[in-house]
Amino acid sequence: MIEASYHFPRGFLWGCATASHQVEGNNTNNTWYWWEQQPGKILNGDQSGLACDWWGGRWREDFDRAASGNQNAHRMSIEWSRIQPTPDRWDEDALDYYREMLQGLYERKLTPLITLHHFSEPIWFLENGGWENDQAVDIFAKYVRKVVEAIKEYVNLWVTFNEPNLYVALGYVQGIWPPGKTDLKSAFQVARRLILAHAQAYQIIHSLQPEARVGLAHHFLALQPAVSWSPLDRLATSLLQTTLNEMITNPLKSGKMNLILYQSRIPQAKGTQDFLGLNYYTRSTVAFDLRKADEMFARRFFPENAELSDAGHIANDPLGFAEALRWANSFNLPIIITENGVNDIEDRLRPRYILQHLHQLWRAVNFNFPIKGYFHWSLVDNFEWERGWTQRFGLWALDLKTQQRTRRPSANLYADICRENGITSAMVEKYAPSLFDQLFPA
Ligand code: IFM
Repeated sequence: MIEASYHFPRGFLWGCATASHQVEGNNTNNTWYWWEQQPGKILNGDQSGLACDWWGGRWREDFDRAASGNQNAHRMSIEWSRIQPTPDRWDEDALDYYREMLQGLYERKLTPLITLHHFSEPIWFLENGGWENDQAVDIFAKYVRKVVEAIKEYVNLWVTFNEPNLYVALGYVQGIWPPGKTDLKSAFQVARRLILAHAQAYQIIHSLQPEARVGLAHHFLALQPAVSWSPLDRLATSLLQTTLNEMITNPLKSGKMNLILYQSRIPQAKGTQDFLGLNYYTRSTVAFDLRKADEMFARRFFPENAELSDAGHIANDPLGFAEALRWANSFNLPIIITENGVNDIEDRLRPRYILQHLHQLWRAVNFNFPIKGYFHWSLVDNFEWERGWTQRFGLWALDLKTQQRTRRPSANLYADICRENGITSAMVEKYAPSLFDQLFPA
């Protein structure tokens, strides 16, 4: 059998990604807590509760897991509602606690990548109108300044917003996330304010820390028309591409929002990314459907033979990742994979998913795409938003009742990958032998 390997560049960042509301526990002052209290909003009536109990101190053992799994980086987020529990109060103890966590990362040689906004906000912010309020951008800017001043000695890499496109689509168009609106006009205005807030945050961070690297984490949903020659399927695909994938990202290149239904000049946004953060999970097939007006007339589905995650939300589609990487490369910026992973309670698919996606990543590196790191979603099972605890993305399984963590085989695979800084034929033979001929053809 062939013995070979695919190696990544020296200094490549290998880590996992997490988000405050999903792991900390006891977050009772934010919009997601408010949402969880309302019947019917979360599958099975699940609540985040203690989550992974990081606020109770279990970040220590989980950071140990990351470090002993040979990771050299970690992406986590700061919970705005803890830092600014009321509009006129900063919680210095909460900032101290984040500093302790960052010191914990430092001691374990894990380079931090810090997200400032990962879906959750203080309840008071929403009561003030949230992102529908014109003052939201300045309110957010004050929070950014406070956090950056407090933790910049530990942090060089910043993500301002996680997946603002999904935040807008699910919270303001489909209404299945807080604040639960279904108002297209308001959605575009909110998107515009998020872009402005990002641009202002970018300037604030650089003014406080000139050497900082600042970006956004973009969720890229790869898309292909159901029938490649059908003008209607192609139209629906392209409408979805320009709204979902490019509504936020294009203005950061051009300084303009230029959509069919909404145009606006945002010159201050142009050039406000030092790197492109890419979150990729799957690719959808798109057919034109008049009944799907709120989704740009796009009915999305997976091909019949697709290899699906639990409950079928993600198809294992590494070629979609290759497409996402080509898209990311068109920005001419360094690229960081800020999320990639699959929900898979039994770990039957995850080892293959990881290996096939990293193989595509390696190919892109070899086309000289400037890819600097990869953050797997996620380290330990955590609270999966409107799907509650039904989706398990962790390399480690979490028993919510006992807080016990159990290593999935993928945790060992990922530890081997991080140690080797690459994929070897021995790993494929051990963790996903069915892929051997595909990844290492004779
Ligand atoms: O858990 C989420 C994360 O918060 C944002 N990106 C997708 C992940 C998996 O659904």
